[in-house]
Amino acid sequence: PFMLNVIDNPIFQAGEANTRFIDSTPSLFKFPDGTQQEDKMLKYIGNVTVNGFADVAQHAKKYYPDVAFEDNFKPISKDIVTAKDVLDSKGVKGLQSWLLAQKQVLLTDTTMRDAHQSLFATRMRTKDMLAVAQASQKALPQLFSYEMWGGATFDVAYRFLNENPWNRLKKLRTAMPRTLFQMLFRGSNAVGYQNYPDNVIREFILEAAKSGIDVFRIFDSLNWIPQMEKSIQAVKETGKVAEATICYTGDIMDPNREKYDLAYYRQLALDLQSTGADMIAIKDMAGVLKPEGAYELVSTLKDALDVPVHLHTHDTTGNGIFTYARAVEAGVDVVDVATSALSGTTSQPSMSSLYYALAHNDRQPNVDINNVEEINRYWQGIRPYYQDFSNGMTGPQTDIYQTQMPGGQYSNLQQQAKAMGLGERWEEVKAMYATVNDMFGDIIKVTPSSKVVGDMALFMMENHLTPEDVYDHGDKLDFPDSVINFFAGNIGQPVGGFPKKLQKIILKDRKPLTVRPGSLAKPADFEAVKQELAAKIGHEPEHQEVLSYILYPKVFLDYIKQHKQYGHVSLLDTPTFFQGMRLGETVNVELARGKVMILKLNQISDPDVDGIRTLYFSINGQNQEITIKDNS
Ligand code: 3PY
Ligand code: ZN
Repeated sequence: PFMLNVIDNPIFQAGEANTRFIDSTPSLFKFPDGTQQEDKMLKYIGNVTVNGFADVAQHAKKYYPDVAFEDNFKPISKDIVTAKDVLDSKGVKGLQSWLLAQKQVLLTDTTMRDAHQSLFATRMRTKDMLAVAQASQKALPQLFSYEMWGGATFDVAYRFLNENPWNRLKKLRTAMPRTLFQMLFRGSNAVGYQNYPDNVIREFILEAAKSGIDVFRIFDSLNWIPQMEKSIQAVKETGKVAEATICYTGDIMDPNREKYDLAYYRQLALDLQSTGADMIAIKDMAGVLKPEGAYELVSTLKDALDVPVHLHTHDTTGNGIFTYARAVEAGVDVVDVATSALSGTTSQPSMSSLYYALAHNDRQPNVDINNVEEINRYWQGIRPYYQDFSNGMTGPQTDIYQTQMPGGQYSNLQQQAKAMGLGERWEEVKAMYATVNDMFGDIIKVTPSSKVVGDMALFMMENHLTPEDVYDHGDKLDFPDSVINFFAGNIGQPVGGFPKKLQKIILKDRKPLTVRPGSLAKPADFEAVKQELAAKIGHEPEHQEVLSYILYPKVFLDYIKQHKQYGHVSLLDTPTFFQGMRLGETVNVELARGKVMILKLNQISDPDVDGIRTLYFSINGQNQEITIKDNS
């Protein structure tokens, strides 16, 4: 109970607690609800210890070296002006001019978003980010931004980490006030996998901006501008940066390709600029942009556009640094990199590798490389915690030039395939993914259109179907919902339209949409939803909770249920959170700076006839036992 009194205390929640706070706040020692709250956390640990973590086979807890990280960085020197300082004092126009006037190439650090989304299924916990947040700002004030929110991080936080993503944003914002925060926003699909009403999109953006997001990277999974317009307008209302995105697929240097040539991307970028984009991102989500292609594309866009150009790639093929080097020659303004320990393969190229690749180049990023290395040492210590979720890719994967699977999808689709018993047939799944893309008419593949292709590939594998089977007997098949939705026009219109024959097979008699789905969607009634949600969760929800519930009703309610059942498990260290405790182990749970609860697991009984085990713990020396059903 002591622990929960601490956590629920407003001073503690505001992040203003220190050791003195504990001593000067006697109400912390009143325990109105008995030992119930401690039981919750023990139940959580007990359950993970006995049954393992969701989708991970139960295994003995691994040993990890201590992550001995000390923040010895000096405060940001007086003569440094950060990109955030510029945005806050001079607005978007000021930031654009500042960026365009830079000689060096600027960097976005994706470690806290795309890197872990692409390497270990988005499972990075806020605790591991917060531990290095302040230090990162001091160590690397010259970075353009940190991408640390959006994409899949939003739902995965609720779904698997028992965390509220809004709290992540709030805490990081507090720790890094002089750093631009960037999020990935899926246009009319927000941070979800389906279309949401326009007023939900707008409200979400306003709330995210208010909570600390500065740069919104807005894309549409089919490069369809009508699906991005509303988001761009909403960002402009907030005075934050609307970075509109062209998703890159195909190969502009291949004269034999019909779709997605240089002229196509140039026009798309110009149209986005006219729509109000403050920056243009090239989003090479699969890592298929080859070095010469990057040079051509960036040169062309730099010529055509007035706004800065930001390049994003994945290092899946091992060619990421070369691609960036050519883009830097062509004048790209910002590129996306990750800390070395979380870079490479499906993630972004490494920040320090790029730094050294550009040695003696007048556009070399102006960062303190020793600080880069120091921060990386922290991440090196953290990464092994997430091994259970890793995609297992240990080297470059050049077949991605053919499959074009996004880095962010690779590890997730692999998890999905495993869960369906197709783990052993991963190579075939990838080949089927490319086949499905051809059947669909060579579409842009990025969330959620990539998920449609992935779902169809898994569906065909599971049911032993060839394309011919689909064309010949498709009328008798129940296609996955996402596939039907796609062909019904519910996520927008693909470049060049739908393949008509397949569309008819999949939709049967249903008529597809040809207009923007949001133009037909009924606006959300936030007040009504708030009432509905209040009745379900038993407290008046905050606006953020209302938005989360609208986006992910079931996921959000499950999270609330889990949170009620297990309490503040985000305070546990990561190995304990994912793997529980080993017999005889002592684990410290830091409740507030300098105040630690000491847990020891003394004994686990054999299961009784009902499969129930008793776990014997001590908490700060006092014995406590709990019972857990063994599901094995
Ligand atoms: C996402 O939408 O989450 C992506 O990372 C797409 O690349
Ligand atoms: Zn990406």
